[in-house]
Amino acid sequence: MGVLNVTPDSFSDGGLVASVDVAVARAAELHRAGADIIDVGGESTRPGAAPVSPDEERRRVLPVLRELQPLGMVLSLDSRRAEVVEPALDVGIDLVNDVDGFRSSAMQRLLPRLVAEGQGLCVMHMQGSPSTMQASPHYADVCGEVYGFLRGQAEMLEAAGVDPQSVLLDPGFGFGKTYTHNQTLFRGLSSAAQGPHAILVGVSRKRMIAEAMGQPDSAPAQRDAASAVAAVLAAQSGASVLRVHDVAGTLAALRLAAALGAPV
Ligand code: HH2
Repeated sequence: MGVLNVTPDSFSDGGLVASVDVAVARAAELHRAGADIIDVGGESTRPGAAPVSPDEERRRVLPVLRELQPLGMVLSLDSRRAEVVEPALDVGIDLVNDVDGFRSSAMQRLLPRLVAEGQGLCVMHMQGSPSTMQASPHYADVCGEVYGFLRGQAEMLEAAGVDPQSVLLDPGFGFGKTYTHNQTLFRGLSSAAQGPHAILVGVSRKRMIAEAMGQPDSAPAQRDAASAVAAVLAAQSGASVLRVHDVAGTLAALRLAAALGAPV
């Protein structure tokens, strides 16, 4: 899954996509590099980010989705707002990536339509909200709570008629988690991947990568090589979808791991 942020303030690529044309060119580049899914987002959810109005989010993503839709790419919309998802469904998307994990009642009211259209649904875990989530994340048992929440949301979706094969579960690295929480969750991936649902992992360029590299002050784009290693480790742990900024580098790393004998 290649990341396409149509935002002025995303933590690693904010402001890069300043027009619809640039967004389409970037999506085509991600697709050519081997991305199976393009994840279009119109709101930065980095720690400390202020929420964006639904109007503004729609203004950012809908024109881009309209241009991308006829090009035959698999499109994911990274949004936690039903008011943005609904018009995007009218344009034509394949996957709804909700960093709020389908907790909002407005998103739950959309479920009949999501089921009828056979949409893929990514349920992500977040403690708190982006503006405050890194203030003091706290868990008694981070794997139990996060993976348990994801299983519970999957059950809720399935009770509403969603096909289990359409569900992706994502522990939400960096969303209301300390470095140690992220590390523990990453180590818990292989056990989570034994369950009936596919797992999505998004660690690309995140602060946990910089910390694990021993270079906490590195610029996000300097974290691509280490992010590709993390993607290989996630795949080896059973993750099915890897949300990344550097698609070419990640695929090269995955191919290298497969060629040298490590199962991915
Ligand atoms: N991470 C980000 C955004 N959306 N969605 C899922 N399912 N999983 C993630 O880990 C995830 C996500 C944050 O990364 P990015 O989009 O690069 O930054 P920003 O939120 O600043 O736009």
